[in-house]
Amino acid sequence: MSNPDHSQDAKDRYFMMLAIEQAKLGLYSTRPNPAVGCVIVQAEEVIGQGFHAKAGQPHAEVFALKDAGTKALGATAYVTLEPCSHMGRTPPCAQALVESGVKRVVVAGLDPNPQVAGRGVRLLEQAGIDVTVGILTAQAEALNKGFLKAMRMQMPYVRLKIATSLDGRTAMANGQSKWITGTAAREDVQKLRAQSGAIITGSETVIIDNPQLNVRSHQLGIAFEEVPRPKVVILDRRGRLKHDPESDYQLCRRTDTLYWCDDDLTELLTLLVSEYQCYDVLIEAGASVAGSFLQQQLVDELIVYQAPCLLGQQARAMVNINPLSLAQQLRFNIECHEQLGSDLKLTLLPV
Ligand code: AOF
Ligand code: ZN
Repeated sequence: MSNPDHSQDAKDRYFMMLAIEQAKLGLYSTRPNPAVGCVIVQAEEVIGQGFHAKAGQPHAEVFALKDAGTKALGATAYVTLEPCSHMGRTPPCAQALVESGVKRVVVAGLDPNPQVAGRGVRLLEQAGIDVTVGILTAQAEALNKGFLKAMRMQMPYVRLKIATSLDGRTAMANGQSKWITGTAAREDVQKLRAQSGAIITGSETVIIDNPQLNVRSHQLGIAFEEVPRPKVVILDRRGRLKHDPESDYQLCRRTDTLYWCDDDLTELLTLLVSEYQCYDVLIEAGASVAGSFLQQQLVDELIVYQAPCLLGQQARAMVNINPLSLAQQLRFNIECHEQLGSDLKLTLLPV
């Protein structure tokens, strides 16, 4: 009887896991491109590996094939996303794989980019390469939620981040909020920002907190210092803020801040995808902005950092929503819970 640990499937999952580890190295630097990793395996040994680091630079497969050199002949390539078939900023990876002489390609999932969408796999198969699709798909797709959602639905993946006390308060009545959560939680927020193409905040938050919403990449412990700067959007229906190089507000001094005066948040999200290639959007704002996105069902993921303290009923509540009955409550499933320093991090998905 064969040992299931030695089945082809288990080996495929093992090497795909290594390819996913490669992909993670580009997590904060590839935007708007997806994070993709590749390993080349010959006789159960990794002979080449690579990842996509930056839009405009070669893709994961190209680095892995270069690493493998002539040893790629007859090898198996594991890629976390279907190899591209189009002439983009770089030539098609499917073609590079064909030319390298690999005999098998294992892909975690198809690339929904309309320029690829199955053509990469077809190109490989037409060249006589044995292709397997669907190994560790969910794990690989978890790295590129924004890219995948935007390609499939022309809408970004929206994360709402809230830091609260045990009693769900985000600031004292006078706005004082520095700091409710500890350093570990705040460093984790840096990762959320670094993954985001855009950060949405509200004019009220800008006026009260004067945030910078910057990414301190040195805190991320990543291979590439150069994290593309997320676009900042200020929701400002009352038109209270505008660009001014001398402004007291740090975000208003930036020339690339977008001021959104409209009510239609769906239109804003669509625009962020179509006009700015912002596929992962992070909301860091106060209770009314958070409430609007939640009530309009525009939030894909709610991330709550909860500090073990009580701030009392005068303090600010975390979201302005007004369900009229228990039946109208907004409900979530807990996707993940972990302790960061002395705080709790909850990742929640709307039911
Ligand atoms: C791959 N391997 O490592 C990545 C892929 O503008 P370009 O030429 O960089 O192409 C970007 C598109 O290529 C991107 O939207 C996605 O469809 C695919 N990304 N493909 O074969 C990779 N990062
Ligand atoms: Zn490619």
